Amino acid sequence: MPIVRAELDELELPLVTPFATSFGTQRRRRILMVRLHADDGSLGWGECVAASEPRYSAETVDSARAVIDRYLLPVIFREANPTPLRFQRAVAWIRGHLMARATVEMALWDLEAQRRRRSLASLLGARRRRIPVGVSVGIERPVAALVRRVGSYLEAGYVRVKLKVKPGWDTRPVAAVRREHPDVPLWVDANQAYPPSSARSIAGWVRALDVAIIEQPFPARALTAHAELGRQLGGRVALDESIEDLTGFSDAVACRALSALNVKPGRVGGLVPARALARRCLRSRIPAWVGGMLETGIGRAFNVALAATVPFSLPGDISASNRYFARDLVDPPFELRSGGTLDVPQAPGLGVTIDERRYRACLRRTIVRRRSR
Ligand code: OSB
Ligand code: MG
Repeated sequence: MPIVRAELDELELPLVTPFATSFGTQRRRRILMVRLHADDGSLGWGECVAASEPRYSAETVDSARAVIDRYLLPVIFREANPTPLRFQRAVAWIRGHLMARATVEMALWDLEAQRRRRSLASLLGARRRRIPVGVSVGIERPVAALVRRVGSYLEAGYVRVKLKVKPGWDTRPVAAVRREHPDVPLWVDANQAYPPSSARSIAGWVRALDVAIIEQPFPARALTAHAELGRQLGGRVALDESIEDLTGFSDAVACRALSALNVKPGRVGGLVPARALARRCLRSRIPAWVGGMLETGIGRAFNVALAATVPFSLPGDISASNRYFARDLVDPPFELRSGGTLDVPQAPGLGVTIDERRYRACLRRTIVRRRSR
């Protein structure tokens, strides 16, 4: 099934509450969406996780759009029968731009699942029909407001909490949440904010406050620092930004820099590499979970399908639609079920229905490209 037309849409959605991390605050999401039209009339969706500014990583909405337009779409248009695997092979020469690559790859997964009349989850080999999920909680002052926010999420049913931390925002807020919720599985994520020299002090409060996982405390390349912290804590150190491919994963395992992995399809270039990493985690007995990047229901559907596959043993950073948006792009939205779970869509393809009116209301600009024949 050749792809005959592609749209690069840019959307804007306000977040229900600002999301602050060590690298900045997001109040709204600017989102690049790719829509691939096959010649049989079917349509595949891909959501890019790059943000407006290069804070989490180097990629942005604008860099991803340029790379997709200039390098990735031509590959797609050239193929008589593009599949996720063929696409990955055809773009293997491109350095970096993994979020851009993942966007197009995922749209091809959507098409592939539709063509086979199977849900994406089942195509990926999923076994679960619902997945346990946690919630990632941004920096929010004062501490009392953060504690209330966490309380409302726990009341809603999330099974674990991940607090964003940074130097100057760690012991006080984490201790306050721990005091209020003595038994909740508590993780923290620093998004690279600490200098490697702070391993000892971090180990102190992580132990004292019974923090189960500390994610990416040090800069992405600082594998040795993560290994040192892991040694002091007897594990508990998870990586996110540090790991972009299998080679990086192997090196990190070899130097004992990680004891758990946040797997984000966007960060690693798509579902093919994400699944490969997850399988390696399973073989290396490294617990893994599916991360998130404040996706809409469209990007979320890919994360949910991936999280339903066997290698993932930890609850994902995949919350219900209403944790992010007053109105999602999909209808029905993702809702939190009992036991802190989300249902895995079972319909063919992505398994979600796009709310066309809502989509149009959020749409800011479109670029259309056609296959030349
Ligand atoms: O580091 O995991 C992260 C959101 C944006 C950028 C980076 C991260 C996050 C999250 C949110 O933690 C997870 C979610 O989508 O709920
Ligand atoms: Mg993270």
